[in-house]
Amino acid sequence: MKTVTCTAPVNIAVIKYWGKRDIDLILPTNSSISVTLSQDILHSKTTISTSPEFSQDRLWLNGIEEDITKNKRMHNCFRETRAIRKEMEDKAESAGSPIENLSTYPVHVCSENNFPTAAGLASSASGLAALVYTLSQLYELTISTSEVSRIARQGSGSACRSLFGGFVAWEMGQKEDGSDSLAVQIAPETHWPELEALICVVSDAKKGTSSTAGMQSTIKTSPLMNERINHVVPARMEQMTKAILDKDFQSFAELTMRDSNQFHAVCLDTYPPIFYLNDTSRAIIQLIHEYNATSQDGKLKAAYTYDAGPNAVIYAPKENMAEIIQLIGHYFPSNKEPTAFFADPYQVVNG
Ligand code: 2P0
Repeated sequence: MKTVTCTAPVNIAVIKYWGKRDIDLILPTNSSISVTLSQDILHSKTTISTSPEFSQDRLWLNGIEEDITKNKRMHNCFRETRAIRKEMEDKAESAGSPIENLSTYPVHVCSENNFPTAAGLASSASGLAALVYTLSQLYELTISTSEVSRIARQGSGSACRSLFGGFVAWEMGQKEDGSDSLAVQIAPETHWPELEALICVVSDAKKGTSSTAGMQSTIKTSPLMNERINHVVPARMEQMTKAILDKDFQSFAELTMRDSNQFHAVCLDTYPPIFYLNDTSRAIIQLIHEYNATSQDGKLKAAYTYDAGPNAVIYAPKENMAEIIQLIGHYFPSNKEPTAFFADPYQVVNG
């Protein structure tokens, strides 16, 4: 039996992925950019064993076995990594130095998150990134991290961005087979250490509309979505990449808030509409704009962003974080701990 354990981090998009042009291959309708958060606080940990003694592929999530017989996305990840391993086995055999035929054995996968599932934070990105990275280590695949991300993309779109630390772009690609739809690192985790992220858990309730269903409904019904895909995001991808490379918090913050707002606007423009923000989310948006308005030099001090749920992520320079935590604690007192996670945008997947 061979066993490997790896962890993968959570990423939070600043240019949002929303919409697929190919549902089976998970090819997006626009490129996106995210920041990978520190693994100290938020990560998925996956252990995979493979053995000729096993009778079938099996998965345990947070200790409970899941039925994966109909999980097409997971089987795509198994199939892709096994195919590359098989090529290696065939090559080694014809070179006269065979390696173990691991590609023919079933796998047992155990995965868990180190953050409370009740926190309501998206775990599919870190979970699927951890799965595919661990498979790549188990099979000792000699492929680039971007190639690993191309496979993780087929497990869950946003997972491809969790294969890198720091600042990451998922390039939508042009090809029909998805071979050029993968993640690339814009800058490593050491590039902008002054930038920090605060995660404010507004609600731990499960979201009403899944991302997968919601985004296809938006594609079908929202006229605003055309404008976003064709005219807004392409320019923002360039502006955001430059803002990150220049460590220009003013541009980074404005683009982040505008893109979060437009993502929620296309959700509202979907028919019937999709609501992910609640009254507390909107109050935090207002608070951050009021906080920015108190700035002496007119410069932005913080930026908010929201995914497919009500929880806020606030990006800000380190020097402002203590003040922001105090503000949030003052206006949104909570008797539940923890109300906020504090994470540096650091760290890479590690084996
Ligand atoms: C993002 N989200 O860029 C955006 C912002 C939600 C809002 O990626 O169907 O769970 O597995 O590809 O990756 C959520 O989408 O969807 C997402 P699938 P996924 O982070």
